[in-house]
Amino acid sequence: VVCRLKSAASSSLSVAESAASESLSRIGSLSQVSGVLGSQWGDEGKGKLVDILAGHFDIVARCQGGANAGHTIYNSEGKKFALHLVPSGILNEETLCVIGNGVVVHLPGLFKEIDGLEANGVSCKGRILVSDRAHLLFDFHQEVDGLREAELNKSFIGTTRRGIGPCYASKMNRNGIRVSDLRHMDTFPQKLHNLLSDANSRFLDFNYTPEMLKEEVENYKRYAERLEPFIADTVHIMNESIAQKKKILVEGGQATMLDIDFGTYPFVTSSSPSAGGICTGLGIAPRVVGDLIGVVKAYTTRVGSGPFPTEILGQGGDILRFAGQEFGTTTGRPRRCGWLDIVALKFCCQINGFSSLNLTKLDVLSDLPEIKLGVAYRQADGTPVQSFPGDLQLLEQLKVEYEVLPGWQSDISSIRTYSDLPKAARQYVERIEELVGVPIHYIGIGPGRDALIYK
Ligand code: 2SA
Ligand code: GDP
Ligand code: MG
Repeated sequence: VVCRLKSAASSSLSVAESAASESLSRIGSLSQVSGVLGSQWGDEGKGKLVDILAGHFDIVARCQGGANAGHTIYNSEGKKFALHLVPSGILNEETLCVIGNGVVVHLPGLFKEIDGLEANGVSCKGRILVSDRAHLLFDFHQEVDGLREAELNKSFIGTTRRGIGPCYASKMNRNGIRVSDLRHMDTFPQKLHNLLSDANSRFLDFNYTPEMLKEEVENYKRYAERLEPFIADTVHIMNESIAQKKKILVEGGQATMLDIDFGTYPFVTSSSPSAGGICTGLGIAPRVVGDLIGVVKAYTTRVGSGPFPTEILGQGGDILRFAGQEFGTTTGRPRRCGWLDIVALKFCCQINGFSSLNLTKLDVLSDLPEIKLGVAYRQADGTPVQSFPGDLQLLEQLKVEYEVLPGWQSDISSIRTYSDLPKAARQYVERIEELVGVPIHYIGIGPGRDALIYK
């Protein structure tokens, strides 16, 4: 581990050594089952932290979502990887990657991702397990996702069109098809026929033909063969691994503000990216889950429609978008940008019980003369709002109160020690800690593996 950190470090050896020792004590003290969860509207930089922590864990597991996730990570040579279904532990050769029962799996997408990784020298053989209980996401789910968005017209959700909502709908309707069904190709065509007929009767523009079924069944016969070595009873494996004292890191996709229960419904995803999703999506007990690290961007971004109280419209938003390169990892869509929303962050900390936070992309704020923090909400008539409201109409009309902090206006991207950060940057970090009451243990100051300050 020290070697890896040393090889990743860039400037002086003493800085590298001190960063390595701080990182070892910080990471070494994480509990046997830990998690990395998004605490805004996604794209906080979860993948980068998971990749860094992976070397200290035996297993990295995804518990929810699907290929809507886009996690960008860089290896020690600076080579970029964009992951969607494969957990961000894959670059660490010793780590086993688990795709849990709560994930919805698009097999052609998964194979494409694996092929891409293999072509770039990342061996996946024997290193990825897919739960036999995970639901299969078919091409038709993606088509239905698009049809639903078109039907919603101006109130569209702004989904990634990866079929996530329709696949979870099949799961909840109890006619979904699971990975284990691939082992029973005799009954598979009937099950797929039932699903396709459902879509056919619901959408005028969905044209289900017998050829379509035949072709898809043939595809899935091939996919079933290819997937066989990856299929596992991951619930059993996770629990056995816990009993054997193996270390497990759970990687969240999306974030709490996109959670089906706690997010800005209906402008949410269709899974549970908050702490509860860990237990339901992996089949492990709440009492075994220890440290949860909330990943929070030093400002806020959101992709897709829906309320965004601290959004900066116009040129201000453009400045953050270009400085932070805020474009979707999966769809390339420009992300909406705004100030850090403390009310939303406190809400996320409450729901998830984060033990610490990773503040990411602090470097992106470096040119700003002043930085705002959204610290409170008021209704239009001035009444204070106590917590993040569930009522969308209220959310859309409320006013945000800001605190203004001085910027530091200097490049911080090569700093590796907290005390070396400019005073104004430290003030910003410490004010956030004070407002939310959760310590910030990790600070991102660049996209690379080594660009992390341990506090
Ligand atoms: P979906 O596709 O049904 O899950 O979309 C529902 C809402 O959830 C949002 N969502 C996301 N938000 C941020 N990042 C996500 N992943 C990609 C990325 C997004 C991309 O890493 O950049 O490339 O556009 C993600 N996935 C889902 C989505 O925007 C909807 O608001
Ligand atoms: P995730 O979905 O939460 O894993 O985040 P994404 O990968 O979708 O988006 C985060 C983006 O920010 C990626 O392009 C990362 O490479 C980049 N990133 C992560 N941490 C930092 C950081 O501290 N500074 C900068 N400048 N970029 C970062
Ligand atoms: Mg992302």
